[in-house]
Amino acid sequence: AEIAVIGLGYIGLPTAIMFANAGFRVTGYEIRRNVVESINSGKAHIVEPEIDDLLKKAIENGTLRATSDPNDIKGKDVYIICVQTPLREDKTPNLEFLRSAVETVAKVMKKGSLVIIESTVPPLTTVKMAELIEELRGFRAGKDFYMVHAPERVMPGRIFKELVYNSRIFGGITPESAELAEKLYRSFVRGQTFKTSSTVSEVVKLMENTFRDVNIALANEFALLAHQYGIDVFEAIELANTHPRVKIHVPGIGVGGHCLPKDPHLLVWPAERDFGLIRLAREINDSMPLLTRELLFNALGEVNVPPNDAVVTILGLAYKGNSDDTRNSPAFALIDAIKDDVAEVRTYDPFVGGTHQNLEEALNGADAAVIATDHTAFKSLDWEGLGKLMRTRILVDGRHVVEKPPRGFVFRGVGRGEY
Ligand code: SAJ
Repeated sequence: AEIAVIGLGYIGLPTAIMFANAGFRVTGYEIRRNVVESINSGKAHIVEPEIDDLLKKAIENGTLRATSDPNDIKGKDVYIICVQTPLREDKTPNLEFLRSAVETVAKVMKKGSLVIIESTVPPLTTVKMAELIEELRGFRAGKDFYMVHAPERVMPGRIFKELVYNSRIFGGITPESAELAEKLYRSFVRGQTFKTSSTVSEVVKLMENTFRDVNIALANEFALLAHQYGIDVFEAIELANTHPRVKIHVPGIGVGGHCLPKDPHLLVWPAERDFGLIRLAREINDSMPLLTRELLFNALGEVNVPPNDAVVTILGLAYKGNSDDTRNSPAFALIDAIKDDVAEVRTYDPFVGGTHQNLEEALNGADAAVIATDHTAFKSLDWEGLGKLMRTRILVDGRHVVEKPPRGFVFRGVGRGEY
């Protein structure tokens, strides 16, 4: 079968590479021309373990080619749509990218094509997109073409392992559609595969990330309680988790990335009634940078540094440890919340360009350091040494990176008891 992958981002490019290296002829369609050029020259535009070698292999074998010309994806057997489905300002889903991808596919597909949506979408979207193709092309869904929602489930940083070993769900608009998609992905998937309807599959994907978001919110609420009672929430969680049926998540400065802050909104968006728990969990997680701000300002108050004199260094801009990805990072929410009240905000992140790349420089003369990302490298910092460079020694840990408060520091941490 000949495959076209629409959208060559964090999910589309790795998926295209997997199919190409499994022996299929794959054409990647992407409107950003610089991305197309870079891929065709064998260079990935995203950072991910193994990606450069695997891409080079696919390009050299001639099984993968990227293009910005819709004529190059005419008459393919399979179309896999991997475009983003972000939120608008008002937290409603923006399905423009998806709609435009489906319109492109509708124009170039043939009778018998299999159209697969990997993008995370609000419930009922796949059925609606099938109807859109029927309208635009006059084909009958399930008879003249097949359509499936096959959600990606990979974790950035582990994409090429998880693409192979994670189990996958294939939600067809008809059983035959799901059957075809399952067979196709079996060419490289070694995890279990399951078939269902497209609406179940859409809900499953959104439930997974909502489960994680709501559980993190509960952990964050426990952290807030720990501040009320003056205890360390991490000690309490560790002990609670010794119960065989309890597994509390990790509290922290907030929830970032492209999925968890968005997917709970997609899950409830098409529904008619209001869903309080899911919405409240989002609000709790979004409020965590403000708690971090409070901890910082209280620490400044304790040593009589007026905020408007303070130089604050944020350690980590990425939304999670050992990643260069800054999408929806709570570090930005914290920066926004303090920048008008302090003298200077500096940022240091060894993975992220545009920040200080020298820790000593970033901390020189600073009054406070705030850890916003759990990069492994932050766990072994010599705070007593670094403290000598600082004007005032305040350390605020938003990610439970520092086990014991370093000597000579005013220390605060999310969930660490003290306000
Ligand atoms: N976080 C916490 N506490 C925790 C776990 C995470 O504060 O206990 C924070 C992280 O620091 C980060 C955010 O949540 O800021 C999200 O990180 P993550 O590691 O939970 O997830 P993502 O966004 O990198 O990937 C998730 C994964 N979903 C689940 O684990 C259910 C991944 O498998 C999905 O494929 C991905 O979303 C996606 O694309 O939907």
